[in-house]
Formats: sequence, C-alpha cells, structure tokens
Amino acid sequence: MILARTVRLNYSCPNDPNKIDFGNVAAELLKLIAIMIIRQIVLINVMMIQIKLILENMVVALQTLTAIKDNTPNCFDKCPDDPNKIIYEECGCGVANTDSDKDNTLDCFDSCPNDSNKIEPGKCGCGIVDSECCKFTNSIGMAY
Ligand SMILES: [Ca+2]
Ligand SMILES: [Ca+2]
Ligand SMILES: [Ca+2]
Repeated sequence: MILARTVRLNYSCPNDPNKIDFGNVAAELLKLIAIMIIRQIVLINVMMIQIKLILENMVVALQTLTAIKDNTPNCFDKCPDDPNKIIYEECGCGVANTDSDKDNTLDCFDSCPNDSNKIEPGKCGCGIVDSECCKFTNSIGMAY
C-alpha cells in the first residue's frame, strides 16, 4: 500500500525539475500515516469487541458456576452457599425449613422435633407427656 502510493508521488516541482516539492511529499506521507492510524484504530476496536465478548462469556460462565443448583446467580441469591434457598427464610441459610412432627413449629425452633405435643423437653423430656412421668406410685407400683 505504501509502495503503491509512493509510486504515485510527484517529487519534482513542476516548474523546476531539479527541485523536489517537499510540501507534496509531506502531505502524502501525512495521509499515509493517517490511513495507518485509522487502520490501527479499526483493528483495536475489533480487538476490543472480541475482548468484550470474551469477558461477557467469562461472566456468564462464572455466574453459572456460582449458581450452584438453584440456578440463581449469586448476585441475586441471598443464600449463595445453600443450593435449596435463594432468600433468607425463618431458619436461615443452610438450614431447611422443615417441621418433622407437623406441630407447626419448624425443627430449627422445636427442641422436640419428633414430638408433636411438645416444643420443649419440659420435666419429662421429649416423647413423654409431662403429667405421665410426674405421677406418684404407691408401694406396689400403681399410679395415683
Ligand atoms: Ca442459593
Ligand atoms: Ca415441629
Ligand atoms: Ca415438636
């Protein structure tokens, strides 16, 4: 490209064949430099677009990796380390909101999670009705 344009340069002054018109040469060189700079800028823009695409793909890949099982990117996930929750619920992240004995008290608040009659061990402990263990027995073992 430069050679092709150089061939077309008119180095001589039209009125004096012994002199070179440096004004024309400088202008032509400036044009060539400008064209080269524009080409470099275009190339840089293309590279920037490609880098932007690569970075966008990396962000998507990272979001996919960190979404765990709930398919929620961590930026929208209040429990990023808990694959079962995306919001902070009663029992918090990492703890299931389970009510094993169906007494309407979640296991995380139920000290007797397998006793539907108690949420605290009370006097007799979980699984035993308090009035049952507090009965007095007579000498032959009869409750009264
Ligand atoms: Ca989560
Ligand atoms: Ca319960
Ligand atoms: Ca219970």
